[in-house]
Amino acid sequence: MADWTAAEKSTIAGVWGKVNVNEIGPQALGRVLIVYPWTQRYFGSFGDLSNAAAILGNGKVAAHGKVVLNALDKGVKNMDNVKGTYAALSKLHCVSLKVDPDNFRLLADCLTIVIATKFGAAFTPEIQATWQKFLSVVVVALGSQYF
Ligand code: HNI
Repeated sequence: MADWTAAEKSTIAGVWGKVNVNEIGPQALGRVLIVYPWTQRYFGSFGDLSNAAAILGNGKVAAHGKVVLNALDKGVKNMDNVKGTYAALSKLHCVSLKVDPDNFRLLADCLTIVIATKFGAAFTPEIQATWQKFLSVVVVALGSQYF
């Protein structure tokens, strides 16, 4: 699906090694729900999502953000088989959860923004390029069982 150089693998491992899943996960999912409010429709059982403060203070959003980032950890650890790693999760989002796959890209972009904000100047354009290549592969993999 994608060929990775040793340098790219090391860059991804480096970024991921500095990501605190418990902090970044809730922020990334929260940001998706605030910036793209139509995504709230999938989380009808999560309670109060009526404004930004409610979303960022919502325990279910925080918990689910951690679940999503822990799933991303599997991709980081299986960079040579990202598609296979996410095949079952893709099917779940398509068949059971009925999540529009366009939303995966939105989550990836929000995650990059949260990471960039957190890392500051250390998140150089070169690192961003490799990181976004990785997330693009994850997004394609999560959409792969929709057809
Ligand atoms: Ni997603 C459940 C991983 C993006 C809506 N999601 C999961 C689960 C994982 C997961 C893991 C738990 C599965 C299980 O119960 O077996 N989701 C991921 C990953 C991404 C992603 C890795 C992207 C990187 N999910 C999204 C997006 C949306 C989304 C963008 C909607 C906008 N996911 C859901 C919903 C559930 C879910 C809804 C069920 C939540 C619940 O607990 O009811």
